[in-house]
Amino acid sequence: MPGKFITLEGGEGAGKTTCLKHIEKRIKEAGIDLCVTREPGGTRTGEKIREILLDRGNFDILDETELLLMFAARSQHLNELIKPALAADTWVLCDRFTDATYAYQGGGREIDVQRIAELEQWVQQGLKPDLTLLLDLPVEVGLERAGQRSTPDRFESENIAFMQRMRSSYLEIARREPDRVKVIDSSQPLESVLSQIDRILTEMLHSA
Ligand code: Z5A
Repeated sequence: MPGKFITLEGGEGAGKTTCLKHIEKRIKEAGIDLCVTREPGGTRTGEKIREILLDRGNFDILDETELLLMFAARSQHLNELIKPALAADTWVLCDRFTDATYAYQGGGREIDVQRIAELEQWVQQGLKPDLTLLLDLPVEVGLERAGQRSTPDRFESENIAFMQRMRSSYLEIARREPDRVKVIDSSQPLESVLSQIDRILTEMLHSA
């Protein structure tokens, strides 16, 4: 049986890094082989593309170039790492995936969603995560949390309207695909966020 593909999504300051470590621990404790990875990135080529995408100095990257680079990194990632891992019964836990493209490039940058769907079909050929945990919180709360970190990258430097559109796009995906995308209220204290995640993970681990 192929492994499960789990993705973690959310806006600024949602607590992805914190939650990812917790999820990794829970899955490994269940005795499951797990590969933890991220997008953009996850492969040597993908990490180079990530550097280009996040570098604030690259202020001249066109929106369409950004979109294509996201899918270029994803194609490499899927073929080099994700698909082989799933085929070998290894679970894959990925920090962001294609929902982020719909949210940031579709919502934030307002690129035609149909264009994103075409690239998704081309690159993924129907492959989607089995489970997506969407860490949701009001944009202002997230920015306040993220503000305590180091220099913002190219995406973290975007304005509040961009972030609101990005959040709405994520929530719209969750409304359309409630079986796959589970919304976690990450404005709650960390302990409550982790127990919301645990409930969903326990169900998945039992059904595996
Ligand atoms: N991107 C894109 O545009 N299109 C795509 O297709 C893909 C990505 C795949 C890099 O992603 C950028 O790529 C991303 C979108 C774009 N840009 N942004 N922004 P990334 O995932 O590497 O970057 P990130 O969003 O900055 O993720 P992060 O480092 O995981 O940050 P985080 O979600 O804010 O998590 P955190 O560091 O764990 O938490 C932030 C702070 O909040 C930290 O001090 C925590 O201690 C605190 N925290 C966490 N949870 C709580 C709770 N519950 N209460 C109180 N405080 C908390």
